[in-house]
Amino acid sequence: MSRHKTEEIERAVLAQLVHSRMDPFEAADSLQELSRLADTAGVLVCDQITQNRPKPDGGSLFGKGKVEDLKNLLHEKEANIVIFDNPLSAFQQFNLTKALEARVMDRTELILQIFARRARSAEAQTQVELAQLQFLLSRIPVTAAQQRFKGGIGMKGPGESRLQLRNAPMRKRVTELKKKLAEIQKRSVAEAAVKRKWPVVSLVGYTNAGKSTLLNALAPRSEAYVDDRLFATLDTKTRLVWLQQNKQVLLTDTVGFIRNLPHSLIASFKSTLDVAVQADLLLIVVDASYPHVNDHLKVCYETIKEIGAAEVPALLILNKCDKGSSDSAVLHVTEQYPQAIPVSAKSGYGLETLKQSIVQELQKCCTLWQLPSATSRT
Ligand SMILES: Nc1nc2c(ncn2[C@@H]2O[C@H](COP(=O)(O)OP(=O)(O)OP(=O)(O)O)[C@@H](O)[C@H]2O)c(=O)[nH]1
Ligand SMILES: [Mg+2]
Repeated sequence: MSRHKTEEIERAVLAQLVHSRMDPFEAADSLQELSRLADTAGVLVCDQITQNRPKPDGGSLFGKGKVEDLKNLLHEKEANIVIFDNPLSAFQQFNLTKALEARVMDRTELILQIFARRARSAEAQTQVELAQLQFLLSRIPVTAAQQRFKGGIGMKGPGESRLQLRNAPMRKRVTELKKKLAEIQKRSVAEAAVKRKWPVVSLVGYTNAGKSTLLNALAPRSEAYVDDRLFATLDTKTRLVWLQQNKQVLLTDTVGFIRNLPHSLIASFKSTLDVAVQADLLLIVVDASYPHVNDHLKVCYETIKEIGAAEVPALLILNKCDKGSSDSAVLHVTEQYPQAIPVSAKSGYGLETLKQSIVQELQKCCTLWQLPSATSRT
């Protein structure tokens, strides 16, 4: 398929099943986020449909009547794609594709597609391809599964009809990619060792929280890519930041977190996320103007734990404090987290306090700055 063809706008209907174990507010929020994800992927969202049901249908997630409604809606809106917020099994995805005569994907697959579109460096591209292959292999029993990543990197698929034959090249490719990643990683570990004269501070947090904007604000010539769409950053960017006299740190920007971040992506992006694990200090950045900031924070802490960085000292940064008025969510959040540092990466508010807090924290926890000779390093 040509590049031009894959860039054509696709029309989508979003779908979500709200079952009894789900918090309805969180579900509504998740659906809204799915809409932003679809927009990031270049898909036009025409409508959405939800069903409340005690539990998902094993064969088609939705009940039969609702599948019929969905089919009619697709027809009415001239949409050719359905994106489910819930994870679909291979079986459900296959059945729904057949019943709806449309392309069916879930949140995980959408996120993988966004990553595939956005990956620029060799490392990010390798990581995404690996994640896609692992995702496909987990869904392989369905014949059509291999056709679904149209436009994804390296996802053309060998095209054999028999399962075994089809699996073998994919598994071989997985091994190749893992080897390639290990080599890239070895190189970056060596580079990191050279840089280890300075403490490493890592920006982590929910996608769109303003991590790259903060990197640019603290290291004015860094020019990290900033975008109001989700997953603007997929590559680690590291900049030397001057905090105060004789105190410099390496500040790194990382890929953003999101609820239900696919496990295959976390595993594949391990080398990128390892920056956080090996950091001396984490700056957990949240968008304080977001009404459900606690949900984002919960995802951040879960992901930090999952990547093995729970023991790394951390400061909580409440970004976008310039947004909203005095009765806004921002004030509420700052009251709720009195130890957190309110800033605006955009206006520069709070950045001096942030720099001082980083220095104070590193003096407590980073051996590089506890040595008497530390000042001679900078
Ligand atoms: N009002 C306001 N907007 C901000 C602030 N910081 C960032 N933004 C905006 O928020 C959006 C996302 O910013 P990014 O810096 O790309 O966010 P990120 O956390 O790096 O996002 P990912 O790379 O996708 O994980 C952009 O439109 C920024 O201009 C801030 O302090 N105030
Ligand atoms: Mg970014």
